[in-house]
Formats: sequence, structure tokens, C-alpha cells
Amino acid sequence: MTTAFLNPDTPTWPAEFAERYRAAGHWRGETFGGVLSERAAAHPDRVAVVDPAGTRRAWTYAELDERASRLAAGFAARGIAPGDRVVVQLPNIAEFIEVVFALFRIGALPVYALPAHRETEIGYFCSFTEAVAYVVPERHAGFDHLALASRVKERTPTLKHVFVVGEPGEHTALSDVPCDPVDTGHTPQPGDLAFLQLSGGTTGVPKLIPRTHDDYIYSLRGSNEICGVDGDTRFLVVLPAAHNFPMSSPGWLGALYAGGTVVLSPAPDPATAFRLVESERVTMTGMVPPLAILWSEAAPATAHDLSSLELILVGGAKYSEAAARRLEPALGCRLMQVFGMAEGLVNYTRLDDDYETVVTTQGRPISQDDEIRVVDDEDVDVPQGDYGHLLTRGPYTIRGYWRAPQHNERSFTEEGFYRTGDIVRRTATGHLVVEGRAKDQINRGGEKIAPEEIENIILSHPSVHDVSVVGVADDYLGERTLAYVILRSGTEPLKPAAIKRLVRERGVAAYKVPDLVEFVDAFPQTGIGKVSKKGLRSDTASAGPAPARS
Ligand code: AMP
Ligand code: DBH
Repeated sequence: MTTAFLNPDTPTWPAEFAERYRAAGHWRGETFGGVLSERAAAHPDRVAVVDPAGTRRAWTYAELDERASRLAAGFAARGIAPGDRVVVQLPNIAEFIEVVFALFRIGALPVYALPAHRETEIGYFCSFTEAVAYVVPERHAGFDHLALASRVKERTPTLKHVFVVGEPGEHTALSDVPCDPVDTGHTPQPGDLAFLQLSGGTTGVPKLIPRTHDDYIYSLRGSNEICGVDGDTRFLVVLPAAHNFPMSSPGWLGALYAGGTVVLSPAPDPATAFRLVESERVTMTGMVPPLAILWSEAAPATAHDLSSLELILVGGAKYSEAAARRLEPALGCRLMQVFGMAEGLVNYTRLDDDYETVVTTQGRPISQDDEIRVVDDEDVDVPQGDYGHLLTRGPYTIRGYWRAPQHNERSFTEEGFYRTGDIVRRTATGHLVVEGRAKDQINRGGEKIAPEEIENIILSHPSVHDVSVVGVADDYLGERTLAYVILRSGTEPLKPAAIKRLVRERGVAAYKVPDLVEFVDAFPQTGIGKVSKKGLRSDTASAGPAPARS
């Protein structure tokens, strides 16, 4: 029996849009599980995944396919059912790919946590999604994931399984799970949800982004075409594999869709990655601007042979024109800028764009059916070439977050356009230039931080009267975080380190700990007496260019 898994938690595309996207050939009725089987049948002996950490492992398509099937059977045998959520927190190791394809096969939804996430974030993902399982490494980057998993399991009643890559302690070793496949009677359908991706967020807790097989696979196919990904591509994953950018633009899923090879870098630094570029003859990779700056600085002096590199994609945060101009001469390969979002829309400069367009714009949409509007504060379209809020709708842009009806009212227009929160300008050729953002978010070198989440933590300190977390311009990261803190009158003075420690000890990802803390007597006020982040930003920006518009 084949039944579509209906998901009541997610607004979806109205029927006439779905029909249009199918008729246009965007949604072709593929699923991730099916795609892997097809590739394994077509070229079983081609290498799909190289995991160079420790003893170099290389799995062919046939091996990856068989592993995913056996693991899927093992998950099903342990009671993981279609539609169940499974929080996956793995670094750049081959098991990450094996686990997500196993979950795709049974129709369970991976929830992509980042290796940097800690108890606050993981506890939230597990409880909000009512996850039944959580997949972790034993240790990563010196951190004991087993202890964290035990604490989260204790407080999450739905969480029945913790699967561990490595020694499992009181939990279950992932290597003990696989078993011989049996027919479960359920085949995931192309319109079903495939996974939940995380939003960078502007709210106290991250929102979850529901993506279907059909819509995400279309974005992969479109990305592959634009970037020239094919069976000869050797794609290096330098950012954490769970991020939407290295996953799909065109990313490791794009490379697998095309029958290419994915090389997983355990770390993004030039010393680690350049060695892999040489040894694995890497042709393509993607990275955030601060890393592209590091690579551009390191490349001219490296002893490694980088001549296999053909294309580097840079995105996730604004890449300055000056830095963009340095990449091609330093790395000896092509640059492509990418401006994307886990909610959907992805823009690329094109291989046949002139050089000025490549270094001064953030690209144009993948699809002819991506609808772009640039509007003023009243949602009225601004004249061509003017700055405004970017709204978008299309064949791979979600129509709503998962189980978040109130956010959806704010984040989407009545016609289903997603309010990206970005301020852009559209050139005569349809390329977008990102000017800043209107949303309350900090983009710290591509890592998105919701000030509200950090403000809530700092406010819990008994001596803190009020707090405002803002981004300040930074040459390397683009923005760093600054917490303005007003102490209660009559309390002992605090040191900045005490505020940072408070945030760290709350158990959040390290990149969210404020870089700077400043104690002030008052924030700038607006007419209605609320804290003005705009005022704070223009104050801090007087030392440099404005980090963000609001
Ligand atoms: P998220 O919604 O967490 O996936 O983050 C997507 C956001 O990252 C976008 O809405 C932009 O604010 C930002 N972003 C991504 N790529 C770029 C880029 N190339 N230039 C400027 N901002 C970017
Ligand atoms: O920042 C992002 O989220 C992002 C950047 C580039 C993204 O999701 C993408 C490409 O797909």
C-alpha cells in the first residue's frame, strides 16, 4: 500500500500553484530515497562520499544505498514511523548522509541541528517537534554529546532513542541499528515533507522550515544546472553539513543528485581544506564571506596544489565587493555569489555573467517561476532599481513555518509571499543587491542570531534591568554582537565576562555569546518610548559603516 503522508502542521501550496509547478516540469515526482536507488543502479561503483577524517573512508553509491536501506530497516524495527521527527546533530562525517537517507526512506523527518547547538536549542527542538529519536556523535570538538543527550532525554517524554556514532554509553550505538530490509508498506510520496530545516530566526526560539521532496529536489536540479554540477563534480563540504547552504546550494545533496562525489571536510580552515582539495581533486565548494577572505589570504602562499578547483560559491552574508575581487586571482578559480535562505529562494550570479555583475551583485533567482517583489513599508512595489523589502513566492519557497500559525501571519502576505526581512535593490538584469535587512537579526559571518533569544537569557540575571543586543560592523565577520546592558539601580557593578558567562552557561551555541558587552544608563528612545534598535545601530555605526538598516 502506498499512502501519501498528510501533514496537518504545515500550510502548503494552493492546488493551482502545485499544478502549475508540476506542469512546468519543476516538480517531477521524485523522492530522495528513490533518487539514491536510481543513482546506485545507474553507477553502483562510483564514489558517493569520501570521509577523510581518521582512516579515510569512501563509500560507493551502491554502498551508500545499501547502508541507508539497512539503517532505514533498523530504524523502522525500533518503531520509528513515517512522519516521526528525529533530531540529527552530526558533524561532517559519512554517517550524517547515511542517517538522513535512512530517514528519508522511511518517511521520518530529520530535524537538522548544528554541531554547535547545546542544551537550550536541542531541548527545544526535541520537545517542540515531539522528537522520538536524537542522533549524536560521542564527542565532537571536545564536547561530550552523551551527557547532553542524557539530560535532554530525561526531560523529553517523547524521546525514546538516542543513537550514537561511537561508544554509546547508556544509549544505542548507531552501528547496532542496521538490519535486513523488510517491506514496511509505506513509500514516501514526492509531496510529503522530507525534513525540517532551521530558520536563522528573529524570535526567541528558532522556527522550523518544512521542505518537501518535490520542492527541495527542484532547487537542487536548478542549482546544479546553474553551477555546472555533474557526475565529475567533486564537492567539498567545508561548512557544517546541516546548514542549508552547503546542503543544497548546490551542496552535497546537489552533488549526489548529479551522481558526483561529496568530500566531507572535518574543518573549514585552509590548512585542513587545502590538503583535501589536493588529495581528493576537489572541483567545487561553498563558503561564507569570512572564510572566503581567509582562503583568499592563505592561497597564494600554500604549498598545496589547488588547480583542480573550478568554482567557489560565496554567500550566507554580504560579501564585500573588495573581498569578492580578491578571490579569483588568489584561488585561480571562478567565483559565484549566492544569496539564499532555508525558507526557499536562492539567487546565484551566473557563469556567463560579466565580472562586474559577479563581484557587485548577489545573483538572480534559480527559477523563472520565482516571483520577486521589492516593496515599501506599506507593501507597495517600489520603482525598478529602488531599495525595498524583498518578498518572494515560488516553487521551492515555503508557504508557512511548521506549527507556527501566529508567526505565519506575520512572515507571509495573504497572497503567500514570504517576507524575507531583507532590504534589496533589483538591477535592470534582474540581479539582486542586498543592502541590509529590516528583520531583528544579527548575521555574524553567516551565522544568524536572534537578538531576542539572547536578550531573554541576559534578562534573567537578577541585576539586569534591561538589555538590547545589536550587531556592530566588523571587518572580518561583517557583524559582531554587542549587548547593551542596563543594571538595576543599587546593584553591584558587573563585569562583561559575567554576562558572557551567563549566556554560555545557559547552554546555547557558542557563536551566540555576545562578543562585546557594554553597561549603559539608558537606550535611545523612540517617540513611543520603546527601545530603539535603530538608534542603537546608528550610534554604534558611527565608528564604521552601518551594519544593518532597520
Ligand atoms: P536563513 O533564513 O537562516 O536561512 O538565512 C537566510 C538569510 O541570510 C537571508 O534572508 C539573508 O538575510 C542572509 N543572506 C544569505 N545569503 C546572503 C548574501 N549573499 N548576502 C547577504 N545576505 C545573505
Ligand atoms: O544563509 C543562508 O541560509 C543561505 C545562503 C546561501 C542558504 O540557505 C542558501 C544559500 O541555500
